[in-house]
Amino acid sequence: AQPTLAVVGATGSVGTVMLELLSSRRNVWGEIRLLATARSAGKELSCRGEQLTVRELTPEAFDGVDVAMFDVPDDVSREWAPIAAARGVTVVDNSAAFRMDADVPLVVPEVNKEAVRDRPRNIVSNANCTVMAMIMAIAPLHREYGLRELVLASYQAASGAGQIGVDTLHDQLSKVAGDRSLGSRPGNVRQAVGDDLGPFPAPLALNVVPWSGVQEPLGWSSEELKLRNESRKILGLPALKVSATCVRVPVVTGHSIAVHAVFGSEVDADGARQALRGAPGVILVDDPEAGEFPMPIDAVGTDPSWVGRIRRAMDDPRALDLFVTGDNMRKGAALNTVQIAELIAAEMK
Ligand code: 2RA
Repeated sequence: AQPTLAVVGATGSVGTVMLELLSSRRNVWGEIRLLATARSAGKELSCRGEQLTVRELTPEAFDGVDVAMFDVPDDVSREWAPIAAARGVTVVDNSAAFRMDADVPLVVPEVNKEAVRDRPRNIVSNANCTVMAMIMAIAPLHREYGLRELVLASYQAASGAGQIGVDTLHDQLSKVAGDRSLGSRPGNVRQAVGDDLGPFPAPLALNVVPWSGVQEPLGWSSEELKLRNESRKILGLPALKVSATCVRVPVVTGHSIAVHAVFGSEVDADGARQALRGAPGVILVDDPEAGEFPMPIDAVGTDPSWVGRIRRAMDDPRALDLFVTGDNMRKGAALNTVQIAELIAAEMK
């Protein structure tokens, strides 16, 4: 019989994409069970053409489940993933709860697929959505040229902060639309937007906010340290130098990252394009003359990382500058989690 899958957090924005993917990919699952907090229990959601009733998240709800995909806040994963694992469930967790635990693999199938097997706690972690978009392009270049350092600037979409982020952006845009004086004098965007900042620390419409996540020591944000720590773990480069600045931008979905990558050997743009052309989960969009760039408005709803603006650094023949965009809800969260779950299902055959 095909393995039983549980989707924990099915009613969230990433959970919704998970159900879409489960309905459109080759089916490898037997029963699919939707679990959520009591508040959402009883809702009917469509998956694989069936109407499924969301069940309350309880320990018993995991009985008979083989694999569980979790998309819930870190603290909920921290509490419930071990409960599921103790009942024989293999957990694929999209939260940050276990990503940096030495005994939990952090897996991007196209990059370090083999890591999925070594999971003594029966928990596998999915990477951060910003890391995902970037690592899909950097991994093939690392294989080719030996990565030494990354200097990154992210341009992160509002949906990274959930549906509330998207609603806040649209609400703010409707408040600023039509008044062309906004953005031309100090503070007048703040005035127009008012105090509805949603999950963001400052107005997002007609602005950029150089912050994502929570405070970490020495002025860093949690998002910036995730780019450093998760990239090191996924690539198996504990000494990789990474410096990131994470910025929220008024985009609905699609995280972009400007990348300066330094390698151990000389690199050139054509060689890099060659390495990327054959790489899984990557499409090259690199023709500035024709107005072709990787952009969120094109990448949204697609699976690959879109890569372009590839050029050798002017002052270092071992360095490349490039730009990457990826759908932070799909490959950034739901798709990679589904891919890992499918890897585990394949082991159960
Ligand atoms: C964000 N990467 O964009 C974080 C979590 N999805 O807010």
